[in-house]
Amino acid sequence: MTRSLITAMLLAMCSGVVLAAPPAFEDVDANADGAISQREAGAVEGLDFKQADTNQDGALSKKEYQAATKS
Ligand SMILES: [Ca+2]
Ligand SMILES: [Ca+2]
Repeated sequence: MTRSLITAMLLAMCSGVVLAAPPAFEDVDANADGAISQREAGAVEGLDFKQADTNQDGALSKKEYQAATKS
């Protein structure tokens, strides 16, 4: 009982860390074509694709992604 509670707490803490630091561009670019599609961007919690796509070409370059996710 106690052990599963501790595991649950650890998991909660770990997911908090993941949310605080956005995933690397290479991790989000699932098909490794050098751009993040709207679909790929959906995997990033809290990322506003339309706002991040500053040149509105329908994909996020590494530069756009980094600008959108920097804190
Ligand atoms: Ca891609
Ligand atoms: Ca773009």
